[in-house]
Amino acid sequence: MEMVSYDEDPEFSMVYENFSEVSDRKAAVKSPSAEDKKGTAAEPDTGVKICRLVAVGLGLMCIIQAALNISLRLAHFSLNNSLTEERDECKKINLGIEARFRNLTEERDELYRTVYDTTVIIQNLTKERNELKRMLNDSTQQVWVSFNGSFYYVSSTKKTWQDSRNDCLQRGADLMIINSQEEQNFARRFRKYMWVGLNDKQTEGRWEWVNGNAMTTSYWSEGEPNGGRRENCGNVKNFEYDYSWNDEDCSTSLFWVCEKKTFP
Ligand code: 2F8
Ligand code: CA
Repeated sequence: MEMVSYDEDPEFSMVYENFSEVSDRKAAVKSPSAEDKKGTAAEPDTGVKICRLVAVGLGLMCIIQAALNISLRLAHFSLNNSLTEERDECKKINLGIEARFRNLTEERDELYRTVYDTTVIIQNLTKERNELKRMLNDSTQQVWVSFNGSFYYVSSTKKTWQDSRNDCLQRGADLMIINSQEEQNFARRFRKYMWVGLNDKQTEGRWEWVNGNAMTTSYWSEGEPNGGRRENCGNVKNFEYDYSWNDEDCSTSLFWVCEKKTFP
């Protein structure tokens, strides 16, 4: 470059100087001198920069890790609290269920007792009803038949000789006393194996009627009486025959026939 001196004009001189500085800097960039090279070694080089970047990155990662840890711990704490609350709520519900279960068990046991009591009551009432039915049946079937100045009633159930007699007495009558062939034939017409008012309970072999009279005329079946001390009560057994009487154990349950005098 041609060097022109403008020393006479200070304005131009300044331009020149400035231009000269620019030119010098360009020259310094284009070809660094040895001193320049020394100055560059004091600046951080690329490796250092990378190291710094890595350090900053690691720092950031540590911060992120710490933040994650804290948030995880907070989440864990919150979840733990929530689970504890749920557990306590479940415990309360369970206590309620247990109490309800106890109540239901007691109610069930009480119902069992009631059912048992009711069953017993029903059984007793059923027995009473059957007894009443039987009594009603007896009373409606109380047909008294008139014959030769007496009324006769034949039972539809069976009793021992003594219970049979008691039944007749309750009806204002007594077991039948057979005094004649006609009355014997009349008794046979009931066609029932039944107690009559005859016994030898007091003295073996001495047969008497329930009115205390000794038996004078008898209608024993063939071979009877044969029971000795075991058979002390008399009945009409073989009603198909004229001679139909039998002696038998007084505790045997048989039908019976009551007699009530029309005009006692
Ligand atoms: O009728 C004959 C005979 O029949 C039974 O004995 C097998 C009677 N005894 C009883 O029923 C318990 C007898 O009294 C009776 O003589
Ligand atoms: Ca006999």
